[in-house]
Amino acid sequence: AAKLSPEQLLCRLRDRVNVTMIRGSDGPFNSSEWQHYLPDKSLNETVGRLGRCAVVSSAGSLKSSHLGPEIDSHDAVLRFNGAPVKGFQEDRVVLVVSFQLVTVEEQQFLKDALYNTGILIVWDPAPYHAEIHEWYRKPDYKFFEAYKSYRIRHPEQPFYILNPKMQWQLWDILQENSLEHIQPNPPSSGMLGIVIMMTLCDEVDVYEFLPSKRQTDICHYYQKFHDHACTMGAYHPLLFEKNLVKHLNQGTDEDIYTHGKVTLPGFRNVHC
Ligand code: NCC
Repeated sequence: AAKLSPEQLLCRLRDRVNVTMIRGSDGPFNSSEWQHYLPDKSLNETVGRLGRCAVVSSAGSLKSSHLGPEIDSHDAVLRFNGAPVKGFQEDRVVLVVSFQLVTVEEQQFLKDALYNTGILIVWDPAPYHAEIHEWYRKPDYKFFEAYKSYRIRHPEQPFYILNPKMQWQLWDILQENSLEHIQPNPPSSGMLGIVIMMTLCDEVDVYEFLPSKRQTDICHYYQKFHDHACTMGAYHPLLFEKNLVKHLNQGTDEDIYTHGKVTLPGFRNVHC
């Protein structure tokens, strides 16, 4: 595979990765039952036009980084799974992208106040390029019931289901731009979140996805668990995701080293 320039790669991502959430008009979700559970507004309508956004990876290297005030200066912040983001003002948009959580830690998910603020987006691994109907019959995690329970408890909180086509369109681009063969496992929540934010924001700063000088085998900044695979990947194609993001970085290498910071343009600022 010939390596594309960053500009060409941005155009591919913009034009081929369809970032959509499941809507009540998508069969088999177009039943009166599902219309009742799915949010009425699209994600775009819910967040409005966002300027500068921050994506905060859950990596242990975020600990003692003192990045709080800088992250805080953004219009919206994206976090993942069980990662806490403390002290954000009410007017800031917080999005949460989650994988597994809804089922594996279902009881916790339904009760934990950590999930009660912000906009939630859940995704499911789904078979490679499966049709929505096929996925609907056999999701990887049986999360639909938990989703409905949550919606009943928190009807005002926007909560979206990612259209699973997106993750495989993204995976195809990761594969096309890698010399090695990648296991057909879906991209990490981190990579999905980065691309989701590129569709919503003018500019996206990503923190500690590419590890800084604080790189550590501590998996998460909010837990004491050690595993090198959290940073480099085992199931998810993390290494390939990180190579791609490094290639697209519009910031400096110095910013990566000191802040683990990468700057990416929003797709509306990409001209092909
Ligand atoms: O660990 P996780 O991810 O919740 O982290 C969110 C995203 O941050 C980036 N990350 C994380 C740790 C690290 N040291 N370096 C990083 O770059 C990654 O981009 C990651 O996606 C996931 O992708 O959803 C994942 O979820 C966990 C777990 O399911 C949830 O935390 C819920 O408990 C997975 N861990 C396990 O299954 C044990 C993880 O593999 C992927």
